[in-house]
Amino acid sequence: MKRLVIEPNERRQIEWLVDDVLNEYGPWDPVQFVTHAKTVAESLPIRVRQFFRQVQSDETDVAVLSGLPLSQDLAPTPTGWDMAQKTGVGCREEVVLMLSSAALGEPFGWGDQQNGHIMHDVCPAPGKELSETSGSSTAALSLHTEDAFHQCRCDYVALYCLRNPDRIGTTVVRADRLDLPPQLSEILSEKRFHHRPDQSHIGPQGHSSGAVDVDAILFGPPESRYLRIDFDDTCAAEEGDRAAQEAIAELYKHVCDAMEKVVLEPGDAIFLDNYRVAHGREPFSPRYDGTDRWLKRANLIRDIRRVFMATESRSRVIA
Ligand SMILES: O=C(O)CCC(=O)C(=O)O
Ligand SMILES: [Fe+2]
Repeated sequence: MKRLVIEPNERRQIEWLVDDVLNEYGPWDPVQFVTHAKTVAESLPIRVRQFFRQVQSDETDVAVLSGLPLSQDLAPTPTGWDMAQKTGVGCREEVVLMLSSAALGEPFGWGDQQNGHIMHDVCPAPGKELSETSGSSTAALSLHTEDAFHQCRCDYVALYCLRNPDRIGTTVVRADRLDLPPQLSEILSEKRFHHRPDQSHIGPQGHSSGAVDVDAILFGPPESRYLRIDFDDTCAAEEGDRAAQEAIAELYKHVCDAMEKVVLEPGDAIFLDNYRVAHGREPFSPRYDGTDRWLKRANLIRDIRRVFMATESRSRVIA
């Protein structure tokens, strides 16, 4: 875990950069701006750029920037991502997240998630309290790899905290902290698991985007394994494969033992390596009075060509 605390002069530099973006590129439109984002991000403070270079080359599992600028007159927390989109609230914060994200990776989105937007809102929504989506609240968001079902899932999940009055934790399990018996690791490394789409990708007709994948749960370098798991949606690929199903249950116990909690403060942005950690969120009681927990979220990929190949176009939104 790595953290960089932004100094006051660096915060001012970022604020000026946000002003420039909003003045020079017209009404804020993340999809229009994203192709310029890496160039503009070259003007972020040098410590921020160096931080992200190091995060990338070390494969840092959890990285946090603290003390990013927040608007003095931040709008009340919307009641769900759709309300956020209708009202366009938190656009300065989206610029901050876009620029810092562009220093690490390439933002992209999903056609069937949050209306195809590439900057998402994570806030509680009435009626979604018990769902397995980012609009949930009274139910915990169980541990997951972001978009585990898809080959083109992100390399990093970026979450920028605008409000978190009750100090609700983001739960994190780092693959390096798992102490798995060799026999369990072996089963989890076999392509015996079905990674099904999560609720945030299942549209009104029950359709999902992207192919359902049969794959391993553990893969990658033996000295630092990669992880692909969604405890709500990963199951044994073959119906009668009890060993595979039991391996998921056993992994769950290990994951609970290794679980850590990161409480995001307003002005913190966390960058979770989606191959090296699974993440979730503690349950909480929503208020729906404008003061609720509110994050902006972006999916980042290291090589945008993987998205272009998935979309068979130069679109950053996977249908
Ligand atoms: O709310 C959080 O801290 C995590 C949310 C999350 O997992 C997500 O939005 O993908
Ligand atoms: Fe997530």
